[in-house]
Amino acid sequence: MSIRVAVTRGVSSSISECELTHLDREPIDVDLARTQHARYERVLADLGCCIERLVEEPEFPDSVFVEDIAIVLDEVAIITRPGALSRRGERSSIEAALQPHRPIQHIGAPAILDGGDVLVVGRDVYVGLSTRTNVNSVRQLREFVADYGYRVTGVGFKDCLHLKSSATAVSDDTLLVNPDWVDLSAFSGQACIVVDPAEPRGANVIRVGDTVLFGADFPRTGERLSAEGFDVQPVEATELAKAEGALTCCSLIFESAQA
Ligand code: CIR
Repeated sequence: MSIRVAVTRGVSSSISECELTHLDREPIDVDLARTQHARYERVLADLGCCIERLVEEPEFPDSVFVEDIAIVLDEVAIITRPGALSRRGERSSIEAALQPHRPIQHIGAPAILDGGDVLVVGRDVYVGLSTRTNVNSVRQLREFVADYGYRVTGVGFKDCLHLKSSATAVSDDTLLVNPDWVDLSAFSGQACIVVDPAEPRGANVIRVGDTVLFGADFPRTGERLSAEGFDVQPVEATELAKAEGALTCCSLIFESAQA
C-alpha cells in the first residue's frame, strides 16, 4: 500500500535574511509565518498527506522552501544544485529525508537548478531558464529521466523568480498560467487556464489528489478554477510571500511505498 508523503520544514528564525530577486525587502512576522505554515501543513494532512517535517535550520534563511532542493518523480529523486549559494547547505537534510523513498541522483556543476523551476505534468518536465536554473541542468535532468519516458524541455519566462510562479498543474493535462510571465505556446501538450489579470501571482497552486489549493489572496483565480469544475480550497501564505515564496515551495509531495 502506498502513502502520500509531504516533506516540509519549519520556518527558519533567520527568514528575514532570505534571498530576494523581484521583491523589495519588507519586515516578515516570523510568528505569523509559522502560524500560516502550520495551517498549510494541517491542510495537507487533512487531505491525506503524511507530513514529514524536517527540523528547522536557523543557519539557512530560505530552508522552509524545500521544493527548491529536490525533484521527486515516481521513479527517482534528483537533488538540485540551487542557483543561490546561500541555499546549497539545505541539501543534505533533504537528501536524507528522501533516501528511504527513492533512488537518488544529483545535479552537478556547472549546472544550477532550483526545484521551483521544474514543472512536471504527466510525462512532460518543463524547466524554467532563470537566474537560478541554467541549460546545463536541462541536459543533466534529461539524462536522469530519459529511461522513464519523460520529455524535458527548457522554457523561457520573465518577471518572476521561478517557472512555477507563472504556471502550475491543476490536473494531469491542464495548467494554470499567468500569460504575461510565460508564453502559453511553451505548453503545447496541455490545456491552459489563465489567472485573473488582477492576480498575477495567483498561478502557483498545489494539486493534492482531486483538490487544488490556491493562495487565499487570489479569490478571483480560485473562482475561475471552481467554475472549471475543480474542487478548490484557499490557503493563506501572505508572510512567506514576502520572502518570494508561494504554495508549492513549502512541500515536496509524492507517493511512497515506505510507511
Ligand atoms: C529564494 O529566493 O530562494 C527564496 N527567498 C524564495 C524561494 C521560493 N521558492 C519557490 O518558489 N520554489
